[in-house]
Amino acid sequence: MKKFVRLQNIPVSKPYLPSRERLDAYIDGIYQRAWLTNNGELVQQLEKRLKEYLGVEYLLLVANGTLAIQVALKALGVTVRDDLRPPQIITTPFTFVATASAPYWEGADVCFADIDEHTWCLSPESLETAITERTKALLPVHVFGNACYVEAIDLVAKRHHLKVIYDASHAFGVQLGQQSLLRYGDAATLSFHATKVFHTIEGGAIVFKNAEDLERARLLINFGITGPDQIDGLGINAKMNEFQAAMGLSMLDEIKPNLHERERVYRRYHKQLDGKVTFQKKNAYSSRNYSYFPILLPSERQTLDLISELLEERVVCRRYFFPSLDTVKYLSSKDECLVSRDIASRVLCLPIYSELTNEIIDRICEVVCKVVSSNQPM
Ligand code: T4K
Repeated sequence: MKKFVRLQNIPVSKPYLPSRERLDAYIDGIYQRAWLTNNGELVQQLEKRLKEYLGVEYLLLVANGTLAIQVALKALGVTVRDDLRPPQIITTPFTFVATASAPYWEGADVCFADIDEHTWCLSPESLETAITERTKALLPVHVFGNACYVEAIDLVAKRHHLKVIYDASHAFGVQLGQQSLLRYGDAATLSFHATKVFHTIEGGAIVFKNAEDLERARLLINFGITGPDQIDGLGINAKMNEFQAAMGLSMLDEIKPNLHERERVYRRYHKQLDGKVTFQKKNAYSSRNYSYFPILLPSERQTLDLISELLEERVVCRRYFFPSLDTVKYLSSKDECLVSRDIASRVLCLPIYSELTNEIIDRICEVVCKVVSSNQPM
């Protein structure tokens, strides 16, 4: 007989906390220098180490992943109005709300193109159909770390003279072929929120293709100030501080064991659920970073049943990403993205974090299998 496992509040994600000794050593330095923010030593160190680790040249640290999108859009000049008409930006409805709210906040008209039913990333065909004469930029998302079909998207962008900003919030460390996925597009943005594979409590970064764009963004994140007595243009405060950078440096010191454990969790789920539920189809040329473990159930009813069955075991799964953003009222979209609506209604992210034990994973899988086999799709 199987041992009964009583689970204790298992969240969908749990921040990785590096060793206190390591973190304290960085914080001691902050105390000694009494330099807390405004491009401090640790922010500079983290920028340098991340460029090496990720294999990119032009990386700028910022306060969070939402501001990363806003600043990238501004730096690339895509939020400028022509003839007082707002610029149009096309994105995916199957993402966290910040992907769409960030350009909306910047005054853009946000339009949605539909996703591919297997990869759950923007479909390049649907993207091209959505382009109008007002479109200025494309904002695809490497959702759950799965690489978009970047070559196809970049071709579409070239044909229509559009900028491409990838929301790569989930794609820390993902390689496409032999190089970083972050090298694609005019810019790629990252979120370093506490729940991410790599985090700085709150934080983010922008990886630019060109040095000039990075320098423009560097001014933008510090009020447009160019010297003690000089202000060159509009800016905002989007700087990362030294305590965030201390966390980031400690995280980077321990990234290998963290990823190793996440891979263990991923593989264990995969082995037990393969054939029982549908998985996101991975881009065959890209690596994984084990950031999320999404599954697709045959019906919304089964998804809701599974949520409540797991809650009885105190396992809190999340419907990332429900609702499909083309249904969110304030974004007042005229676009109907039926594939996204369908996937959003049936998707569920299972807990994934480095401390998750095999015993708990096995129990979660048992519950998933029970719900899937006992319910008929509706
Ligand atoms: N683009 C994309 C594609 C994104 O996914 C995100 C963020 C962004 C842009 C914007 O980046 P940021 O501006 O956030 O840097 C969470 C995160 O807050 C959010 O960063 C993330 N995406 C999104 C997918 O997930 P919520 O509303 O689900 O967070 P919350 O507070 O419910 O936390 C989720 C689970 O994590 C909880 O069940 C408990 C656990 N948790 C959370 C925190 C904060 C902890 O155990 N400890 C903690 O400190 O959005």
